Amino acid sequence: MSLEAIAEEIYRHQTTAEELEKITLRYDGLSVEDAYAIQQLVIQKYTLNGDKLIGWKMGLTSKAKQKSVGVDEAIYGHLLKSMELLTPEISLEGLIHPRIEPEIAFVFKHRLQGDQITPRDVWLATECVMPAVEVIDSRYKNFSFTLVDVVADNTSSAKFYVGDQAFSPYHCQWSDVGVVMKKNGEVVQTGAGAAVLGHPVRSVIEQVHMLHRIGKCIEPGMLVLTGGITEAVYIHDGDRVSVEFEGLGEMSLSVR
Ligand code: 0L1
Ligand code: MG
Repeated sequence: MSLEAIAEEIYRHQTTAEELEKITLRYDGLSVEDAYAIQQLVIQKYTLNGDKLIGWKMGLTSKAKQKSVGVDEAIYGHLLKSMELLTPEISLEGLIHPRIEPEIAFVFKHRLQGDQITPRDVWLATECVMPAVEVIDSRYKNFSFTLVDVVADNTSSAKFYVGDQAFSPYHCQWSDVGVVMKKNGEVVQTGAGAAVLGHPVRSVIEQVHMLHRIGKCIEPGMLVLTGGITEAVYIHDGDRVSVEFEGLGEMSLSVR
């Protein structure tokens, strides 16, 4: 089976919201590099159909998340224009078994590229930092996968929403920002920015270094989701999710 044929299959399941059997159960010998090549081929299908790459996302950036899915390294995916929610409402249409997680997003004003990036480089290239949430939705049955499966599936990316208020990169110590996520009024997750590789700036650095290996970079105007601050929580029709980012305000989303 060619990588192109696997990409075609994943694209079909992403766009029809039908569950998929893990590709690693059906195709032998796929490497992580193959998985990123499949991810790239899937994304090309979206962009050929008029979608646009608007940024990148890091996934599995916390030990807790790595442990919960049995994968022990951070991964990255593509963010497309069609994934961005313009209002704080999550429609379940087109999703299989979505989960939500709080994130810190960086928005860039300068290109960031290379394999020797420092925090200083990131701050100089950053326009603003914004609270965000990501809705992930693995296309695999039971939200179960290996590293190769999840990378090929664009790291479970589905939707994301970025808050109204942008903050200066120097507004606060981003690793200290506490987060409380509630579902239908009950606290379901708590965490702090430090869960993301010790500091979200580290996630941006890792993102740039990983992109450098494939000759890509963060372009001006792009957004990076740095990774879940807490475990992701399943959402269902009628749920109301609120996320309080300490000192930055609250985001409230409805599911329908
Ligand atoms: O954004 C993420 O951290 C998700 C990465 C993929 C693993 C998952 O689906 O939980
Ligand atoms: Mg995420």
